[in-house]
Amino acid sequence: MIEPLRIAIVGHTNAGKSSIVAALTRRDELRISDEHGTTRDVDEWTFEIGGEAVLTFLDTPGFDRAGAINEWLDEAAGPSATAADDPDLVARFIAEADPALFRSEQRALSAALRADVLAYVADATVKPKGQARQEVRLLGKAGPPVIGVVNVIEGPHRDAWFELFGRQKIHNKVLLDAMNFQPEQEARFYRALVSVLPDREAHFDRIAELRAAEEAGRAIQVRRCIAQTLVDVLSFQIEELTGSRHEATKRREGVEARFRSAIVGREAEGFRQLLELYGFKKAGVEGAVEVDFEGDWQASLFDAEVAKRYGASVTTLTLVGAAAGAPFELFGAHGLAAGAGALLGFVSGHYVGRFAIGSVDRSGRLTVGPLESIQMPIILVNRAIEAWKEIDTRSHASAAGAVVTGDQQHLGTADILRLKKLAKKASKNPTWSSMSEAFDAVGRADTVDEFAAFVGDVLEGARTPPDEGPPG
Ligand SMILES: Nc1nc2c(ncn2[C@@H]2O[C@H](COP(=O)(O)OP(=O)(O)OP(=O)(O)O)[C@@H](O)[C@H]2O)c(=O)[nH]1
Ligand SMILES: [Mg+2]
Repeated sequence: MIEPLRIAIVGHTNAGKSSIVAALTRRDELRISDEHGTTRDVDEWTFEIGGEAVLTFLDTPGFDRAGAINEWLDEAAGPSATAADDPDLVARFIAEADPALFRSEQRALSAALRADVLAYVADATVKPKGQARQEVRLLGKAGPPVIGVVNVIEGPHRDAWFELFGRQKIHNKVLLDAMNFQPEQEARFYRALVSVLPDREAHFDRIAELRAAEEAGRAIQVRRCIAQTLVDVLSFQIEELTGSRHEATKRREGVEARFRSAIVGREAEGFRQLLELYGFKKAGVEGAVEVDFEGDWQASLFDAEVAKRYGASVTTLTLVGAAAGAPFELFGAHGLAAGAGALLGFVSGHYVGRFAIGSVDRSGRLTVGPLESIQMPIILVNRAIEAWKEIDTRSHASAAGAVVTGDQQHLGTADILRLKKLAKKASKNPTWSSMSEAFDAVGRADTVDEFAAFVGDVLEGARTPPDEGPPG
């Protein structure tokens, strides 16, 4: 265990201080708003990695009246005071100045006095003015070293802020985009902290170590999470003994709807679990509804647009069939036999289908599922990977994540063949689905492991940029 380091996040109101804390601590429960003065008190947020508290961030109310405070301090200092007296003067200001005028600032300054380091957050969309100079000058008097953090990187004034930091008592400076939070920027932020706290280097090494271990553990959990969804969905089947063919036919549509909604719900549950693995508590509790995944996380996987986007093209499937040495059953046993309500079509080379998944036999047995079409497992895997990619890069400061503009197709021929085999295995074991009334875990774990290994390989491919191939 290490004693957490205390980092006070300070700056002008609405500069994005709370957003920076949310991004750095991976906590989405901070109050972030466009209103000035959202944070009214000093809030302490610990950054825990693997259950170990490594840093404490002090999120502070923003400054509005730094100039007046500097005047108060200058007056109180008297002619013989030196820089060494500054922290005591600041403490006096906190104790003696009128709280009706300075309450927020007094709170922020008291946090600054008890921190190991201060990070001054600047909003690059705003031009630095006299106010900013006053704030930086004031914070320099609190004692701890100060680093400058320029937020909202796309803002036009980042260089002006860097210039101002260069002229003032700022010990190091970095860019850190709270919304589009980049690992390299975060690493630079920590290097800046080490540069001003050289004797705490071991602390940051420990943080890096814990981070690496946490990430490795999470990678395994992510795979298992997706694998479990796949097994649950692909083995799911509903069977009803209705007594007559007529009765079974009558019920079919309703049971199919139930089947689909169970699968849609299970997929959404998988997304929620992924969000939770990354510490998105709000979204985790309130559901995938919060998750705007290029607008279509909520779209059902039975949606034609979704099939078009995440399904493999007919060309690909034909190639896979050729590679397998046998034509591919593109639509599953029930798909082509589907009557009313089934829509089969080819739109821009993609199969679009409303999957017919029910069948009725003579004795009145109604069977709905499993999903036999190879298209469904492909859609499920591609969507899970896209969801993971977005969650993996999403900032805890933003309700909606960075838009993933990557490819929606993550499966090559060999992957599809491997997936097909696994899907078949699952579909033959309806008791493996946790959604099934007849759920029985016997034999399931090994298949989950196999799916997890498959997902791991595909994720690996999704993380690394596509190979350019040999030149020429
Ligand atoms: N585009 C963009 N907006 C940001 C970024 N960081 C913060 N914001 C927005 O800026 C506004 C203020 O963010 P907060 O984190 O609440 O700012 P604060 O400094 O804590 O504000 P106070 O507590 O009121 O002093 C919010 O609307 C944020 O969504 C960023 O990196 N990019
Ligand atoms: Mg705030």
